[in-house]
Amino acid sequence: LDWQDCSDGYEDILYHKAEGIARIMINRPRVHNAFRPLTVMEMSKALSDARYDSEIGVIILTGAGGKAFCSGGDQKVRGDSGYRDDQGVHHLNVLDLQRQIRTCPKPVVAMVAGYAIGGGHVLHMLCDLTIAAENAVFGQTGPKVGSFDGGYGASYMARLVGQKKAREIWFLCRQYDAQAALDMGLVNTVVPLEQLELETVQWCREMLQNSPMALRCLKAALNADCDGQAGLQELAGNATMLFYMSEEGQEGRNAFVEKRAPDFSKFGRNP
Ligand code: 1HA
Repeated sequence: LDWQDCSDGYEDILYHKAEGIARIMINRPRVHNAFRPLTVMEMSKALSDARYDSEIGVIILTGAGGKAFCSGGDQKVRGDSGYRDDQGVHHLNVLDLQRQIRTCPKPVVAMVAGYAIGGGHVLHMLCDLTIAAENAVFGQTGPKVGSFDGGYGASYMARLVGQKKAREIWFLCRQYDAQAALDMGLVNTVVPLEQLELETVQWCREMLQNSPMALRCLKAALNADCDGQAGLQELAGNATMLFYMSEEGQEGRNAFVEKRAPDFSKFGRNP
């Protein structure tokens, strides 16, 4: 793919675009792509850019170097109430990024080579699809390193793999290879490392052929099943958008602007 480099101004990530696909790559391979607050802020900024770029239809999240997708929060900058930024402020800002991935109306695909561990594992789970390389390794470490993610990290994991397996993953902190992850429904497919990007791009191209509105509404619907009132808000927002796009919705606006009574008489009542 002929990636256009959009990484200017970013320090911890690489950001590229091509053919309607945006690729956000954590670029801290020396620490297995552990994130610090800045990393998360930059990922958030790039994700927002990709969301608002009308040329972009699908977003890939990945890690640089082929040895890790992401190893979670950078334990070397972990302070006593979160992860320290340059000003010394402590953050758990990856939780905001999780929600941003979740509510992004475009499909987000995790492209995982090597370790997806801890908070990095939760990030791949939150993505709509995960394409794993054969060298991928999955797992949580919280109970070993004095952390836990009881939000999506616990409840959404249980939706993916079931309650027994989710408890095993969190309570024992084992590592699982790509095949094991495939068997328990944590990932969509496993391919040789050399084919990882090509395969991921192929999945993205297939989604780009399909109706953006249908994908958007399906993502919101699948979210709504798990996300309570926030999920309903997202799903209903799409219903409102579609209504705004209709003549019936526009008649209400036009009548207000033209200072006349609305005439909805020509709009039938579907059975
Ligand atoms: O749980 C949360 C949160 C919960 C709620 C709200 C917000 C949250 C935010 C974050 C998190 C978390 O992510 S907690 C979990 C944090 N992550 C970990 O516990 C994983 C730590 N890393 C490892 O267990 C291992 O490195 C590994 C299994 C991924 C790979 O092992 P390996 O192949 O033996 O490599 P290793 O030598 O350990 O790592 C290579 C280098 O990368 C080392 O650098 P060195 O010390 O030699 O200079 C290593 O320290 C560094 N590194 C790896 N992972 C991290 C890291 N440095 C800082 N933070 C890391 N997470």
